[in-house]
Amino acid sequence: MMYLPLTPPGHTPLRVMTIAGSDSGGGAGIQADLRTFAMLGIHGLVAATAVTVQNSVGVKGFHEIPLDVIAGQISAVASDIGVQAAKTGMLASSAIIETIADTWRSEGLAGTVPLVVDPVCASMHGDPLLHPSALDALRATLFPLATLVTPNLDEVRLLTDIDVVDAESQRAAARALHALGPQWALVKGGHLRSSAQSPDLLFDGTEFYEFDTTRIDTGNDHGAGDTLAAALASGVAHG
Ligand code: PXL
Repeated sequence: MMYLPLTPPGHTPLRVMTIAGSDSGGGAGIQADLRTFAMLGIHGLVAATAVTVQNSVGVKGFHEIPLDVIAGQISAVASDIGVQAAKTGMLASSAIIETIADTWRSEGLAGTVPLVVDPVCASMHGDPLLHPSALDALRATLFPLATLVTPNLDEVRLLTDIDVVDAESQRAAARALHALGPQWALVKGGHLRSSAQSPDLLFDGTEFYEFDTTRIDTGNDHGAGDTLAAALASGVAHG
C-alpha cells in the first residue's frame, strides 16, 4: 500500500500552479500535472489554456480558452491562495503566451515565483498543440521570465534550429536556449532515439550538469514531459 504525502493537519500545503491544456484522455496536460503534484505533496492550482479532444489515437482538435479567462484564473489564485511555483504546458497561440506573460508581471510574480516553462509544441503523435507563429512569443516573451525551460529535442530544433545528434550539439543547444533568457535550460535527451541512453543536459549559463540514464524501451510515454516539468516545479516549491 502506498500513501500520498498529504500535508499534516493544521499545516498549509505548498501550492503549485499549472498553466496548461486539458487532455480528455487523462494521460498528459493538466491531468498529468495534478497527478504529479498530488504524488509530491503539492496542492495543485490550475489556469486552463485549452481543452483538447483526444484519445490514445491522437488529438482530434482543441478549443482555446478566452484570454480574459486565462488571465483571470492566474490573478484570482495568485492574489488569494498564493503560489510557490508554476509550470506552463500547452499554450496554443502567441496571444495566450503574451497574456500569461503580462499577467505574470502585473501580478508581481515575475522574479519572485519560480516558473518552469515546458515549451510544448506537439503531441507525441505529432499533432500540433502550438501555432508555429507562436514560437517567437515563446522565445521573446516567456523564456526571459522562466526559471527553467525543458524542451525535448523536437522542440529544441523548432526553437533554436539546432539538430541535437550528440553531446556536442546538445551543449550548443543548451547555450542557445540559455541565451534566450531563462535562468536554467534543460535539454532532454529522450528523443535521441538512436541512443541506448537518454541523456538530459542542464545548463545555468556557466556549468553543465549531465543526467544520463538507460533508455526505457516503451511506447507508453504520453505525458512524460509534462510529468517531469510538474515534478521539477514541485521540487522547486519544496525548496
Ligand atoms: O505531452 C504534451 C501535451 C501537453 N498538454 C496537452 C497534451 C499533450 C500531448 O498530447 O494533450 C493538453
